[in-house]
Amino acid sequence: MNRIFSGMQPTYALHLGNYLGALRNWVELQNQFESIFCVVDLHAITLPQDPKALLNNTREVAAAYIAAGIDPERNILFNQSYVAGHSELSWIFSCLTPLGWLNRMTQFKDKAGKNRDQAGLGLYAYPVLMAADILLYKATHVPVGEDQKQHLELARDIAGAFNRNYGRDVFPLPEPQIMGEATRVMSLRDGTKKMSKSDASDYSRINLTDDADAIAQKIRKAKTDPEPLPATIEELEARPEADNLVTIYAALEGTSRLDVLGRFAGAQFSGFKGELVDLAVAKLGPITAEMNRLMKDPAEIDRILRRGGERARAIAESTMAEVRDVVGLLRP
Ligand code: AQP
Repeated sequence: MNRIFSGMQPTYALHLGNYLGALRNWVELQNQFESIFCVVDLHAITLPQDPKALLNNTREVAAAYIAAGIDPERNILFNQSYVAGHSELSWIFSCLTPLGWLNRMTQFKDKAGKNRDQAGLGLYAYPVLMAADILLYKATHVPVGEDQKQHLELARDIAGAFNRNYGRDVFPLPEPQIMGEATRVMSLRDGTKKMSKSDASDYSRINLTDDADAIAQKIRKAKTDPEPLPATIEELEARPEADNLVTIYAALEGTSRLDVLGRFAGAQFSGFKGELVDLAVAKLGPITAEMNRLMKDPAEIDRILRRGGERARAIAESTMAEVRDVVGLLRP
């Protein structure tokens, strides 16, 4: 049986990269797979955080999923900390994961920065928890943006290590699903850096909570070069900021970069940006409006998450019973 698991951290608001790189693909995939979508709140405490903001962001991310088109009845939508199995399985996997595997993770190096000795163990072990998230549900497919590819490979290695160590085929090796034109949306201020929730500049990203004016301002101020739009992909790829805006346009429209260049080659960026603003507002505006409507009733969002949490827990408990038997832990 094919099953999808994927999640987003409730740190700050979701942005266009989260939407185009992952969330929009989930909406499509929910029709093909049994799907579990998680708000990964335990991952959000790996860096300093504000408890009130975390709770609000958890609801906001759930609202974004639903507003983007995830059906919480047909799929399981819940927050990670509701199901204790994530932490339990993570510990069991930690005992089998060589430090050398974790030392290779580039996201830890980026996030820990120069002061690595002061970084928390949770930040270091983040990819092990992510492997547990996926494998607790024996998910076969994981739709993510390109930045998560390395973590997914580690999840496959951990699944293989567990199966080999205990001589039992307990876990599938999950496949990353990196889909669409915009697998890596870049910062609007620097075309060589990923668009990211934690970037200090709000002008680097379009948030799903931004209104039409904010979207327009951010796109108009987006860094570009003085040349008009090129005609070929080769020329485009030599200009990271231009490539990023064309990629965003193509992904929002559901076409390809070549299609976009076919229409805009030779045009100045000022004109192109105006068209991009109209497109972005038309595509994102309804999602933002629906998120705002849902956020007016936080108790209803909590009810949806709890219902999803109960369904997730039932699957997780069956996996954990099997894991306990295989590892030799007395069942509760
Ligand atoms: N820039 C991006 N382009 C395409 N996909 C992206 N994703 C994130 N940024 C981009 C995808 O969104 C999903 C959820 O990501 P996450 O919330 O788990 O955290 P992240 O990847 O660490 O996202 P951020 O925005 O960069 O957060 P911070 O700044 O807190 O680290 C994943 O599928 C991811 O691939």
